[in-house]
Amino acid sequence: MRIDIISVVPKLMESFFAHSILKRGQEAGHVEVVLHDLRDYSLSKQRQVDDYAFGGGAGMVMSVEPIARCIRHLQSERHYDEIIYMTPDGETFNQQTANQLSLQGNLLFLCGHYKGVDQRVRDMFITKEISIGDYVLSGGELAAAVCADAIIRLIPGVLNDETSALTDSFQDNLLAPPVYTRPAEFEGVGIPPVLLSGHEAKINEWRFEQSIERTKTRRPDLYQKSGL
Ligand code: 6GU
Repeated sequence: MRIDIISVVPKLMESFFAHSILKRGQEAGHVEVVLHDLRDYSLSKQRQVDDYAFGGGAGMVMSVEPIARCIRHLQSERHYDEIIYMTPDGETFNQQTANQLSLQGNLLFLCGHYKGVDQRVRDMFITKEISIGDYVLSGGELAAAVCADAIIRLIPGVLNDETSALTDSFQDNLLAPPVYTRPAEFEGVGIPPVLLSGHEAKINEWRFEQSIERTKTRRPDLYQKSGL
């Protein structure tokens, strides 16, 4: 998979994609993430990419020309399965969306800033609009990084067996069970004895029960969806 991200502050995301699982996923050739500075596609000497809103009002609007030039330049090099605009008025991102997008070939993310992009960008180029929740960020960069992270770790081969995505919270609308590691006793506090039993079926049963209990109490909405 290839993920391109267009932003006015690409540096914000640079170190994020250069670390941990995202770094390994790229080094192993499973995914390539490329950041693009929208200002490189500005036609003005001052590299301007925004302008006043028609009709007045506070806040700048991201102009259609630099974005169109940038997207068309990228499209001339490869096909994109989705062109995604990160915006608080998009559809809320969840694990299901992450699963779907992880099966795609190439994704292009456009990060909104200021008062957002000229509506013609959305009408002419965007195939999907995503929000990461009901709060407003100062830009779409963190949101794009969140989505890319959730997507990349689902690409086959990116995670090894130990970090398998199959047992994640949300994968089946259930929260993950409690986990423990050594020591088996810390300051007099032990761990559930079943985890030391070596009895795999019993352990799986315990984990499943714990998942159900956690989901019931913490996320009754998810529990409903799980159909259990
Ligand atoms: Cl995608 N962008 C911004 N600016 N704020 C957000 C968001 C996106 N999702 C939630 N809040």
